[in-house]
Amino acid sequence: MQYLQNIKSPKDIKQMKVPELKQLAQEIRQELIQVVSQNGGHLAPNLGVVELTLALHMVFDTPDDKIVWDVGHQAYVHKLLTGRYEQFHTVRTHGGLSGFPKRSESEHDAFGAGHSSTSISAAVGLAKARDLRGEKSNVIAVIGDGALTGGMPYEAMLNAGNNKSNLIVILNDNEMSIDPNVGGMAEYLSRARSNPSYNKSKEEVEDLLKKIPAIGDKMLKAADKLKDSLKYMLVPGVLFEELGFSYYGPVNGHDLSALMTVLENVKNMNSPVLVHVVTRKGNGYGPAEKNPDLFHGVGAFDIATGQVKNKSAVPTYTSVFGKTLTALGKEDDRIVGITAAMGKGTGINLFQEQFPQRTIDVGIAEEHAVTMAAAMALDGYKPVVAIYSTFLQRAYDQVLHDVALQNAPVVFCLDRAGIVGDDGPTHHGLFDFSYLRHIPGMVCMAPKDENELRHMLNSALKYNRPVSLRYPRGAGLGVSIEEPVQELPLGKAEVLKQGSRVTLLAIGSMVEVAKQAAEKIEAELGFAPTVINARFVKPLDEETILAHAENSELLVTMEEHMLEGGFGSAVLELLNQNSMDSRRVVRIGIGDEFVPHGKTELLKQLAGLDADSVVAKVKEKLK
Ligand SMILES: Cc1ncc(C[n+]2csc(CCOP(=O)(O)OP(=O)(O)O)c2C)c(N)n1
Repeated sequence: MQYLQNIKSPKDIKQMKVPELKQLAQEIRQELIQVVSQNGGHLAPNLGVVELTLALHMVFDTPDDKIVWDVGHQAYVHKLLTGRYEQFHTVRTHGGLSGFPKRSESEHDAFGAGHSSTSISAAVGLAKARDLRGEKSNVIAVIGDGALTGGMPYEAMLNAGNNKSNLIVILNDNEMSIDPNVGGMAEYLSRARSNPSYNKSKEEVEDLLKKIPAIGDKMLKAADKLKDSLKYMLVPGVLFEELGFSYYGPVNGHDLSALMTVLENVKNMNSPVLVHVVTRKGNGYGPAEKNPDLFHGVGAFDIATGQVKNKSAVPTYTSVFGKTLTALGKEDDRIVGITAAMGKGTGINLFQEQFPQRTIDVGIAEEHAVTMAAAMALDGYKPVVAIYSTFLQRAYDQVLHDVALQNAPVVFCLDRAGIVGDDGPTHHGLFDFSYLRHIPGMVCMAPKDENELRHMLNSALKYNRPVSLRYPRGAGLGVSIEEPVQELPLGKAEVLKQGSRVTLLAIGSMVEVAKQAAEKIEAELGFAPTVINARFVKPLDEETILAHAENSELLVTMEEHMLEGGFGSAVLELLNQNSMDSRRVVRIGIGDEFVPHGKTELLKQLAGLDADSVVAKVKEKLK
């Protein structure tokens, strides 16, 4: 490394010439590949923005100018250029750098992210604050074509268009979301990219059109119409122009000189502009160029071959979900699979292979996915909406107002529920019981293992009401799969082991921990506690829970979820409604703070969700 290690702040690149910057770009790619091959992370998105990030830091001066990264998974290069090279090897490890922009990490991180499509809104906010203070600086949002399938960017553009102050949107168009991008905007951008006249600005085209001679009044009107339609054909980004943004591009996102020229042109402009930059996801590393979806967010891999390491032989919850849905789809052609840009991530892709007509990828548009599902359900279909727990957060009102209020039988499959590990607080799925269980009519359940997930999915489709079903990230427990798939009685818990003195009442992933804790308690304390798989947070199995509360010295609720508003809270409410003493209840779950990033096992241990911590808690309380 000749240059990278000496860059302590963006100032250190300002004097560099293009050939040196090109060398630096190579070093950055080397570092990205090296570190992500060890730690895992978002490799392909970052390889695609090396030149773009260099050009941004050449032309703009952070932290006075603000760069807002959408999703933020592509901010590694920005981290390397803003004084974090020496810590970069710690990215995504516990106590190390975050995989996303974080205000507490650097003054150059203007706004945190992790969820998609927020950057233009945040940039508008920063620009408004700047204007109110009467300051001058540049605010730049960098947003991908995938993120532009969400609704928020349009809300923000409609709000900001035609403003008379500086706002720069960089559209990083690589034709990919995680999977190939979908929808009308993707098609529109593709036309803009392929337009041969792309260097003409709207003004140039209008000048050109003015030269078309007009003959007579009627002809004049016709000519005006013709001009309008010609304008649409000649200006690639006219849609953005109509929203009040000046459009520049498309620009080759790997041509440093071209990028710097266009950024210099738009710098300090006192009106909203959009620069359309065309990049290649994975650029500069063969395996990532070939498989940009695999290398979007990848685990540790072998650099020479691009082979991912440590793949578990046990099937993931995701794949069991996808296979089960496909099998159920064969029996019932009313079943529809819906994903918000996470076909592979959720396993909906397996259903899609069999039933392309009955699969809908809406793009990163969770709100739309949910309302659309509500309507399909009310019109006789059985929509299964597979969305990560963390991403359903933004569709809360749609779940309440469009699904539940109309009692639409939509099944929500919440993958990545619980602690997800290295992606950290933006991605942990720790809130779904709280944001769903207070909604009237909603069923909330969680399986103890991948076999029970199948039964729950089958049951959910039969309950004929809104149902949410949550399961963890990664491999299942490796249990055997029972055939045929069963229907579980609604709101019935499963008593796994009848014991004495203490009842471990667990939901989802914590059932396995309860079993381990029970063995340890028996070995260490000489009595066998009762172990119950709650299955349902709503409706609760009131009878079973009240009976065990009555007969136990301690009732320990266990959930991989926030304590506030979660499963244990539901149990406390139940006891209270029945005038029972709640002092015997011990709740195990996550306390009132955001869980950081790190290895899942470690984070669980730190949060007291492992068997040893449970045993310690029981011992302490029994005293
Ligand atoms: C609300 C929300 N839904 C889903 C995701 C998962 N996700 C992360 S990045 C991504 C694709 C983003 O594509 P794009 O904006 O084009 O960026 P690229 O990775 O192609 O650079 C998706 C779907 C998310 N982060 N937030």
